[in-house]
Amino acid sequence: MEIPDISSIELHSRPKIFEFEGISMIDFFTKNWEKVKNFQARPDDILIATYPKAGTTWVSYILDLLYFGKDDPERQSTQPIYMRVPFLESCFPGLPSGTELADNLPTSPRLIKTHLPVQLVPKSFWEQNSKVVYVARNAKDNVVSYFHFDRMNHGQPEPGDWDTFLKAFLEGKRVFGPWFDHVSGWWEKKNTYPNLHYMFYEDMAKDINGEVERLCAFLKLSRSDEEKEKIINGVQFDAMKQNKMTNYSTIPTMDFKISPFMRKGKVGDWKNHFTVAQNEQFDEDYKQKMKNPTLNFQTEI
Ligand code: PPS
Repeated sequence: MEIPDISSIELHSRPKIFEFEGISMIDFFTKNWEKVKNFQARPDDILIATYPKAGTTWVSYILDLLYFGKDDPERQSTQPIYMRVPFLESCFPGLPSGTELADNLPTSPRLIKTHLPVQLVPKSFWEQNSKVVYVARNAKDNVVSYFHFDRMNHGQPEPGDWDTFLKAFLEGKRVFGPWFDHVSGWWEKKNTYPNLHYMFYEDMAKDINGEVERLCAFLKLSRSDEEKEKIINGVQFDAMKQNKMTNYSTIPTMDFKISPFMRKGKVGDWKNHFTVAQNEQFDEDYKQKMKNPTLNFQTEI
């Protein structure tokens, strides 16, 4: 599908949050719901699922390079990541919807991104036994990244100040609902759906080589050491920040003067944002909400 010229898209006001199927949503992600719900997955599709700001673009680019990096240089230099890896539930003005982009992807496999909680994923992915890669990020860094994203992206609801945003996040009132249920729901899905590979942002930050190896093992891919080294160099934070195809600089609703999409890419940046009181309150709340003792996060490395 041709890449549309989106340079002149303007949004006149920020979207409002409402409840949809029990989840806080905005209409850019619900407008196309019938088509999302009835989306026809294929057995070789790879669904990349995350809570927003957990490392979606990072893992999308790794997968894109693993599958298409070597044989398709034009794809790498001309197609932004959001065209290569359609955002399934998205339906933004001036852009083809996620389902339309996915339906028209010429590649095999198709790489498809979603932020949906597990219970809202179109059932054809399960029926087709498609592969799923889920990435989770510790809640404290995740909420910080989400706050800055909502400040700079006019396609997202107004964030308010940091304290307001943090409270809303803890109450599960930011877009895509509670982080707690998202990471736990997908974690539990692993028990009944073996074609799901659950990864952590922090592990990628600590040992990207090991994480790429594990991804290759899950996907049954064999790549030469030289190819893997090239991929690992290409997916470093600074390389992706410089790369116009991965840094989202082509999206006009994002104001990089407020905050860039590739902001810091660190584990532990939350320490520069949380006050002592906010941290205590957060830890208390976290204990109440995270009941699964097998799901553990690293908030520093
Ligand atoms: S989105 O909008 O939900 O698709 O955003 P997502 O890609 O999930 O998350 C963006 C955050 O991931 C960081 N990022 C990276 N960190 C380390 N290395 C690499 N290569 C990388 N690529 C993206 C990005 O900087 C955002 O995190 P913050 O903490 O805001 O910097």
